[in-house]
Amino acid sequence: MGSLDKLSVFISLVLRHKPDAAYITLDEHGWANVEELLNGINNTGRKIDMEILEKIVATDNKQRYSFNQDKTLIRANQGHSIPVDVELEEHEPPEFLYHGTAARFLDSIMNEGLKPMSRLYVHLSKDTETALKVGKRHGDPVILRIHSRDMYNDGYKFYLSENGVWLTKKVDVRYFEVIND
Ligand code: HQG
Repeated sequence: MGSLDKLSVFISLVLRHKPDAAYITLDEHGWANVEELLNGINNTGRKIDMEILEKIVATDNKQRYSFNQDKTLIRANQGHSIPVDVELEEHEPPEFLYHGTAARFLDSIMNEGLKPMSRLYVHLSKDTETALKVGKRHGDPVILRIHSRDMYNDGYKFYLSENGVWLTKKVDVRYFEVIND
């Protein structure tokens, strides 16, 4: 992993899960003060400045982070485990969305449905390719097809993050099936 990638992983940890790791706090909307973040990261022994941070934000392969307009604040677009309100937009989902998971979780998922586990939401993908990549992170991948439009019509809310990840609170067993492609 390159040094920018390593820094990006650390920033993702700080902005989604553990602001303490860089001696900072997030506000209720998940924003960190950029100056505090840079100082905090440097105080961990890592080296970063505004130029490097801007490069990380601009080149992130999943567009994980956003600055505010004057670049004094930064936040992760989704993926948090700490309770922040990143002002997600509610959207009507397509007919189907997909969730990539690992085979070893299936028994539990088939019993309990999809739960957010350590995060605030269940993360859903718009295509099977993306779901496959997400599933592979956990092991032997399995793809679930979610009847998202039916859920929406039944009153479940869906949100679309700034970087195109679909989010919902939970998915009951009756709304998905395992697919093989
Ligand atoms: C599973 C990456 C047992 C769930 C990706 C998943 C994504 C259950 C795991 C984002 C369960 C949680 C999120 C149940 C769900 N019993 N296991 N009832 N319900 N699970 O990492 O969706 O690179 O928190 O299937 O691209 O894998 O970080 O969620 O396997 O968008 O930006 O519990 O992370 O993005 O794992 O990934 P995670 P995820 P980033």
